[in-house]
Amino acid sequence: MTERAQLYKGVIESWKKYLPVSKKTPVITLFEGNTPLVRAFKLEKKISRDIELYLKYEGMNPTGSFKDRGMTMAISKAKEAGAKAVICASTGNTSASAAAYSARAGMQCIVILPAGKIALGKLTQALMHGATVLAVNGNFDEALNIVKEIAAKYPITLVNSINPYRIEGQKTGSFEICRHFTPDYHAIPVGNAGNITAYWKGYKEFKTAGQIKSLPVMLGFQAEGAAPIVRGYPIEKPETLATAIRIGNPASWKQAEAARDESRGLIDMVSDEEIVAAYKMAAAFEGVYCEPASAASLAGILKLSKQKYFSKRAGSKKAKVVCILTGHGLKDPDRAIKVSAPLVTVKPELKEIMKHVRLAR
Ligand code: AN7
Repeated sequence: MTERAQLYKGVIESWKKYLPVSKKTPVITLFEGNTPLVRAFKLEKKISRDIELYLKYEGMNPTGSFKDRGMTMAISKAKEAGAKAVICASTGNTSASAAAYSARAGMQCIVILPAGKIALGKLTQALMHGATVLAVNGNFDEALNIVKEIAAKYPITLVNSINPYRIEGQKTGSFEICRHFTPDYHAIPVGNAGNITAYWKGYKEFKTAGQIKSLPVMLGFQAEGAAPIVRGYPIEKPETLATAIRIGNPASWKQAEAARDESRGLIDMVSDEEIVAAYKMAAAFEGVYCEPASAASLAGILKLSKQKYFSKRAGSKKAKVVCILTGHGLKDPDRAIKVSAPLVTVKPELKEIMKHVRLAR
């Protein structure tokens, strides 16, 4: 008999013990989760001798972002409840994920986007998966208010992260990390604040279940021009090139503060320049290509280490730091082109080409 490998079956099947699902739940999956945890040796050398740095590459999910962990739950539970249609507001990744999982479930998907502020890759996904896509002349926060109103008035299920099943699915990211080790610090970008809420819930539940002994310190990072939690008030006109986290009034604001305070962590902000620097470093030094918003977590670690936040006491072990890189770099090709040197065109001749090649010594 041929030996068959144990195949990976996705987030719900892997963690059903910890999720609100039953035998009756129709599992809608694209085999999300099980993403790489990559040790960043070169970045460690550049950043600090006091930490071990790991990148959780969530861009490797089926639609290219962490949203798939939550969407498999939200869409499966919507299907179980007999929903025919779902709706979301989105800065891009939620819509890409909702559209894909809805296609798989045979449900209608309606997507409301802030006009002109969606990275190209994400927009192509919503369109290709057959969602009804509408752009509004307004920002994400305004779009979210409208979809909440629509979901309250019509038989359409809301699949933004205020849908509790989204948080349930996303907490599985913590479980995956803890299969390797329990981090000392957990760095994560913060937009609508669903993901920091989910990871903290996951860690706490894993500890209660006796799977881990300690909890990480939660470090959330917003973009400077869209940092309502850091500043302490909603931002009416949020601005950042990290369009995914261009959010001025996060839905899970309170929960993010709870994660910060319970873990004795912090929520800080990073500038667009710091975000772009981190975005380029992860790609060029580690081969890990994430989108700008994702790099906010790495930019945050760089910022804190400059402030000696991680300086270890003599004799103590290096702190294990996990950075969640939430989405794939290919989502936003325009930004990559903008921050890279222009392409040089040459004649198809060896001599011409070698003029431009500098070999490493
Ligand atoms: C790559 O898709 O809000 O703090 O509508 O796409 O849980 O909101 C995306 C958010 C971080 C922030 N990184 O996560 C949306 C949306 C990426 C993202 C975040 C988002 P939350």
